[in-house]
Amino acid sequence: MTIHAHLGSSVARSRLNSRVVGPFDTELAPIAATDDELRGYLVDAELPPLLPALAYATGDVALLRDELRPDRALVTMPQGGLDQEQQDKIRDLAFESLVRFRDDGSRAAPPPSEDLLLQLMEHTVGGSDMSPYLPLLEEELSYRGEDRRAPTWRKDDIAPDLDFKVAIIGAGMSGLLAAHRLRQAGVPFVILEKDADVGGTWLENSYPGCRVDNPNHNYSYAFAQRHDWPYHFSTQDVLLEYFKRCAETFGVLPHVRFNTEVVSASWDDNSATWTLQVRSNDRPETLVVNAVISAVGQLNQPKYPTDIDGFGAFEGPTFHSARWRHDVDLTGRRVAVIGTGASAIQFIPEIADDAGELVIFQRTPPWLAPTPEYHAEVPEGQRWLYRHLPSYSEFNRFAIFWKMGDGALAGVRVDPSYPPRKNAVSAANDMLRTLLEGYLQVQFADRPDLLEAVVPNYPPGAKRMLRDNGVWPATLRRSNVKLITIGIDAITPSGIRTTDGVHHDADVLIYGTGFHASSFLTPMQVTGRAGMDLHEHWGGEARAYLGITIPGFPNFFCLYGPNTNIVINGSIVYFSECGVRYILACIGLLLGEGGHALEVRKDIHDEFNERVDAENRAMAWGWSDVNSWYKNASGRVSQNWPFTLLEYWQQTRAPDPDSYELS
Ligand code: N01
Repeated sequence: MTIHAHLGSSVARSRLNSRVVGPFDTELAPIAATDDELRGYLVDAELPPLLPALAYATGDVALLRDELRPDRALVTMPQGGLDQEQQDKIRDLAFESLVRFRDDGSRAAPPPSEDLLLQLMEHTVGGSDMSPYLPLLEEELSYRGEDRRAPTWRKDDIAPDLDFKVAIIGAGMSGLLAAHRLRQAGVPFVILEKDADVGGTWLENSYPGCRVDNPNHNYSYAFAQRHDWPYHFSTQDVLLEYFKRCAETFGVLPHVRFNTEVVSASWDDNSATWTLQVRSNDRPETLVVNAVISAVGQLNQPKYPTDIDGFGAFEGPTFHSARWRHDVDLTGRRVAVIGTGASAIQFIPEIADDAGELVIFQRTPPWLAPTPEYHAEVPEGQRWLYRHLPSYSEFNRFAIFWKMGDGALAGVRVDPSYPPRKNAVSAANDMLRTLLEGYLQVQFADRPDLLEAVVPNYPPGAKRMLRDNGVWPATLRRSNVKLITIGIDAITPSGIRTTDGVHHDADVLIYGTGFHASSFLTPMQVTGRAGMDLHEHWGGEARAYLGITIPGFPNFFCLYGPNTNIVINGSIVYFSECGVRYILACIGLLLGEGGHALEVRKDIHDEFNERVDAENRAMAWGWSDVNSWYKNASGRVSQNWPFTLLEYWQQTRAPDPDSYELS
């Protein structure tokens, strides 16, 4: 059956070519491939989104066969858990459909009805009852080539005579996005960036092997998609280029003041302004603005293990993963590394070849998520599909969004009726643990000594799960690598002594010890109403409403603020897009009402935080007592968003004016 057959082909044609909305060329090309070439491309296809994309492109809903639907319970597995027979059938059907599509001139059908779109989405992830996701996904996927999160107002229209300027702190992924939106709304702004370039975390983390652990189709702005990502999980240099290109295309670079660090920000009630003390190229300066957007990130203050006895005593070169010393040649040297978190397990395999000896000090082993394609290039067939099959890229993005976000949440939620145990919080979580443990057993089948050291004794999801394609196990098995699980007693001038009295000599010491993630907005000093110091007010318990606004701190907005981090690998870019839209809407509300100061009500903020705390306690990362950067010193989960991604989107679409005091 062909849907939309009544609509003319000129509409369809314009849809095929209407997709150039971002800095990257995502224009679709007509299919000229031969039958053999098509079959070859389909070998590389990610299959769950394939038939829905074809049904979308051609209007042929008969492609959505029930027996070829992924099983919802298996959707996080490779190829959505589809078995070989299903995969072969999908490729055959897709081939026939692609041939027809090609022979028909690559003319895409008009956009489907909402009902059909829902059906396509549910088929992609084997889901049902997903109608609440429909508006989010229509927007997130920019189905009709639009940027649906752009502000719908301009300052010239709503407050032409008001002087209003915003300072954005940080030119990383979030700050650049905020600048782009303010520019679209015609609101004057300046970006204050402590570094000499844009990119934030992707500028500062240049350690060998640094790459994103969320697929790039998801880890990228919805409105600045690329069809030609070189890798599924891009390396740091690729991401830095991506954000630089975005900054150039957005036209925000002339508004960035580099080498300019904000030292303090103070609110003045009388003038309804923030006064910023900055250090610009080492010179102090004062700036006055009407609103501040903090886009400083959570993971940029390196945490050195100062609690270890003898910290600072080591006499050889020593540095943190986020401050990599590229001038230190590791060739043939004895290298000691403290930490086995996300950063360490990326750089250790890269330096193991060069180092003479490599001693790794592991306090807590990470769970490894088997990811065979982790270092692989995006295969040619998949790139071809992005380029030629309308909406394939978007359906694939949606599949990733689901399986690494809301679709995986149930597996890390505590089941109160489940008998308490140390390494699982529910039957589903236990099943996941068994799968992950099975992977380790295979990888270390002939090394029981290592197996014992690498199997975690906490539930999957209590700490960040790290990706592996076999490289980490292979590194640990090398003859020049030693994994030490005995606690560190002291750092000495010539190495590290463990609590069993053994001294491990080293020439170079590298800290893969993470960041001061709970110390939000440090080392800045922020002073709100009535001289209230933000860090004193928080007392180590950083909280904000939706991670964005704080009572007593009018016109001050945070991106990647408290409780906006995600554990099971949703994309933080998504959070920033939601947050920036909310902030722009707050500024629009303020300007539109002719107001000067907008402040969230304390009762709204407090009630929200109570819900967040309760829900975080019901998740593996809040329930488990394993140490992680998700918790602050008092044990409260100050980092993570415990609800669905959908809920963050719903709650940040626009501010409820009743939740705010406008003066
Ligand atoms: O830091 P971490 P990270 N003595 O805090 C150990 C993001 N990221 O830089 O687990 C001994 O995770 C500590 O031990 P333990 C990502 O969100 C993303 O690796 O606390 N050991 C742990 O092993 C990630 O989660 C990418 O017991 C000490 C390690 O050091 C976040 O950044 C890539 C110690 C610290 O691990 C942080 O990752 C890299 C001590 N005193 C990072 N102190 C992407 O791919 C700490 N440790 C996007």
